[in-house]
Amino acid sequence: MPVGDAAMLDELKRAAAFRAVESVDNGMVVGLGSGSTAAFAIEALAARIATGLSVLGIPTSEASANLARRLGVPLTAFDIHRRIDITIDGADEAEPHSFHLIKGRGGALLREKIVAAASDRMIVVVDETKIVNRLGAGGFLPVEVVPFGWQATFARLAAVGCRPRLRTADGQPFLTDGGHFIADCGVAEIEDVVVLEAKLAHIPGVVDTGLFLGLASMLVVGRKSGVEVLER
Ligand code: A5P
Repeated sequence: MPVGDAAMLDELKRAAAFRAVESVDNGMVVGLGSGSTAAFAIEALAARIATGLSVLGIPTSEASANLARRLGVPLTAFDIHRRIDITIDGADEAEPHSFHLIKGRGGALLREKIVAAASDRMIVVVDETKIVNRLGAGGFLPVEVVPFGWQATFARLAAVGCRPRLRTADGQPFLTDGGHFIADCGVAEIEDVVVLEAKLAHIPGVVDTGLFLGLASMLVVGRKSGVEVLER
């Protein structure tokens, strides 16, 4: 992507992230998403904290925890708070009619899903390039798997129509914060996400998938024409 386009997309993400953070109220426990868009939301939250907002964050990755600490966002954890008021996170693809998502390009999908599922509201912030008519349009779906027997797990993923490739970093298998591998599955547009999710969930060794179904309650879309807010 040309540098100018990347800078423009960052502006769209930033504007949408700042809008999303307007939904946070004093005293809330806030789920902190992962990825470049969620980082803008953490920055926006820190800016509000600097002017008096009092909240506690539960991060979805070590990277987001580090960023939050650096920017002065106080953190809490599930041993103290079982429920989260609002989670603000990004996505790789979002369907505006169903609010279904694909997440996990950053490899934090498991913690992101645990935090989203424990949240009263999940606000998803995306730039307009992430909006799709049907999930799978981008051609990939991350699936988190346990390292033991991953080759057998991959064979089963292939048998349900996904084309798994082991994610690597510096020539080694990429390890998630939970110590798992990521299968980057090649997919076409997904006919029935509920059916695919059920098939994947039944494969031994699959920890979780990047399909986030029925979790998002608001989409905040950064568009060149302005920020669009969709609510379910
Ligand atoms: C992290 O695992 C992902 O789910 C991210 O939320 C997703 O990949 C979006 O990331 P960006 O905001 O960096 O595009």
